[in-house]
Amino acid sequence: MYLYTILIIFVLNVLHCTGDCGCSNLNREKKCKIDEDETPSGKYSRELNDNINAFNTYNMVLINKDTFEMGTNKPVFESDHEGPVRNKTVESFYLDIYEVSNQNFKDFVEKTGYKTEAETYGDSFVFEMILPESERKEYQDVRAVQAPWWIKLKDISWLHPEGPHSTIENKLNHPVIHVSWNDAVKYCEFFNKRLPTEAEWEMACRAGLKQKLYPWGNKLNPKGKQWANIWQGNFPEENTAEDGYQFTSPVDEFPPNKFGLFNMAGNVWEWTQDDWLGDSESKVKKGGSFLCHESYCYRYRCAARSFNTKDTSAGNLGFRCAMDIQP
Ligand SMILES: [Ca+2]
Ligand SMILES: [Ca+2]
Repeated sequence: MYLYTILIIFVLNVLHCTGDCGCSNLNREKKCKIDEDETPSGKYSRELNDNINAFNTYNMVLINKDTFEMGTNKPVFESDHEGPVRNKTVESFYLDIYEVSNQNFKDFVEKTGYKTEAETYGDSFVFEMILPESERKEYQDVRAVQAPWWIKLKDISWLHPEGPHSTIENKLNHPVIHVSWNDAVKYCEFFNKRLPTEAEWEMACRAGLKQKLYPWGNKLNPKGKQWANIWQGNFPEENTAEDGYQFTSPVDEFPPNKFGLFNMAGNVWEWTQDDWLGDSESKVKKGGSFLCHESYCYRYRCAARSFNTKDTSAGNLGFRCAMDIQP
């Protein structure tokens, strides 16, 4: 009878852990609740930020309170809930001009000793083409099932973003990648900032333009120029990199929008505060990335949105911070 009871409890626990795994391709497997103190973010001490200026708006822009039309009535991905258009009022706030760079994150880690979740879990997701050709065949059995161009790889982190042997030495002004939502929150908190809400992010992306597709308007390449780091060519076989970059670009590359913000569309996806469809374990990300092509992931539009679980990290996912107006 005792053994029978133990077996029932075990089965119920397994069902609890695996019964709600409606995750998108790159999310870590859902886990049972973990003791907060055991997570990388739990180990990090917030007291370390005592010496940081409480109101530092360096490399941030003030975005004034406004009401804007959020979302679209012409959704490309119905399941992403891009619509309908609704009026949204956003209070004044500050937003980082750039995506957080490797140099920024390096400074943070040097001050705090912070370990990212990719470092603690020991793996992260990388796009296959970013790996040196000599290393690609080693990893064929650990691909994401529905997106085989992604590989979950050991020893990948923000310090080794493009393969276990890569470094950030020549990419200090590129966006930090392989950072989870939990990591991003800790980074922003250290500087007395926070992640933007989805509404703040989208209002900032649109920069006063009404119902335009991109931060600069409706045409993808006005004046024959490239305006964002996305994918040109046939995805996922060939990236012609007409915009100059196969993978990430410097955070100050490409023209800023009318609010002076760089790379709101493309380069790397950016975490926001918001839950995805009411699930507090999954968070909204915005802006698309260097891997987005109209044929597959047409999500470098201001209204577009997607998500990952908050402990997931990947080679095309970063963030920028926001800050409240201080009293
Ligand atoms: Ca590109
Ligand atoms: Ca971006």
